[in-house]
Amino acid sequence: MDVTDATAVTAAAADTAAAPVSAPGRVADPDEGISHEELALAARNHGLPLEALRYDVTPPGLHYILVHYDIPAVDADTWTLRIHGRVRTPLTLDLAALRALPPVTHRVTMECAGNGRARLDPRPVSQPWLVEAVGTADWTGVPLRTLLAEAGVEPDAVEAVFTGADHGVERGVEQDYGRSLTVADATAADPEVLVAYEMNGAPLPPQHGYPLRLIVPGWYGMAHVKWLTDIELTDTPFTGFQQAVAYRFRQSPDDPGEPVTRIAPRALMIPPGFPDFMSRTRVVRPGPVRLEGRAWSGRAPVTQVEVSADDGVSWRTAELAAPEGGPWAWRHWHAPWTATPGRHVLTVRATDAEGTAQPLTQPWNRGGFANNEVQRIPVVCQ
Ligand SMILES: Nc1nc2c(c(=O)[nH]1)N[C@H]1C(S)=C(S)[C@@H](COP(=O)(O)O)O[C@H]1N2
Ligand SMILES: [Mo]
Repeated sequence: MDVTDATAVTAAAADTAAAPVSAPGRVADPDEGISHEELALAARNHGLPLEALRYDVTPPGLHYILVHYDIPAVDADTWTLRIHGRVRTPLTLDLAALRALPPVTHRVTMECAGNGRARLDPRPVSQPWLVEAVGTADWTGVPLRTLLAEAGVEPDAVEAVFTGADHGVERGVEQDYGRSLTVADATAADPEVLVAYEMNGAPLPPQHGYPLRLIVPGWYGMAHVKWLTDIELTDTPFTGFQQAVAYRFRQSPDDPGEPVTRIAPRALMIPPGFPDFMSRTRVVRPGPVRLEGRAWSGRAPVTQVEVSADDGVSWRTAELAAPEGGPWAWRHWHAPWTATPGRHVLTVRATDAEGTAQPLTQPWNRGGFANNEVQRIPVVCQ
């Protein structure tokens, strides 16, 4: 065997060895059920129990979680955040230095871009969310623009690249989780990006990014980099996996796609009555039932919420509460309904100031991103 053959054999062996570890992204075959792999992801990355929509601020442990790889082992005593690249003064800040700066708190509703994915047909094979990948928290930290002003962003910088301490392999690409924002988005006054060290007044829990994470109000979850260790200002756009390959709206594998950014409008309802353990079908008694839930959009304020008790044939306007939590938090809504014996399908839809209402049919793309098709709740009144 000559050298060329040996190289070919080694490459083939490496391919065979790598293939089962990290397969390409794919869409499920027609009628293909949820796999053990998807179940394993669903068990690690839990959603918000929908009855927890009753709280303005999601209590600890009930906020959804999405972790691509493992929650990293962290030593807070030696943790530093490095700010470098196209800056005049590179900075290395420990947690005490960050906590010494004036703190800011923003109430932010965060939603995973893949929320709703498991209801799509055909189903993109990934974390199989139904509708519950959402939560709202009070995040406290230092405005990113304060830190970037301190470091002095060079005029030729175009992006800030954020890297987390977690490491894994995804569709064949080994990586530290990383995402970028343009300098304009990273330094905007509104929405103001935070380097956060507290969630709901307590240190970040391990699964939510302890000891530091980015908070990008109005944006889908993937932008809120957890376990943040490094911010690099670059003079070229970031081409990392989570920016250039994942989180793009694609109709086919070779479609370059548009980037996923801000949260599309959505309303969710607290399932009324009580559930059947297995099917989750709801049972309500005949008579008045209060329908309520939350509505949000990361693009523009929610202007209207409507409910339907006949699967979207007829709609009534719900009462929308004032935006007490600020512009980046969900709003409470409620509407009365008189239940009559029989089966009903309840649904709700939000419209925002950009005039976009939630669709009744699926907005399909290969990643299953930003699919804000309305929630449907089958109810039996008896
Ligand atoms: N470092 C790092 N940051 C990350 C992720 C991750 O896997 N690693 N997941 C992202 C995704 S896809 C989402 S939806 C949010 C989820 O944040 P939460 O778990 O605090 O709700 O974190 C984002 N930040
Ligand atoms: Mo996500």
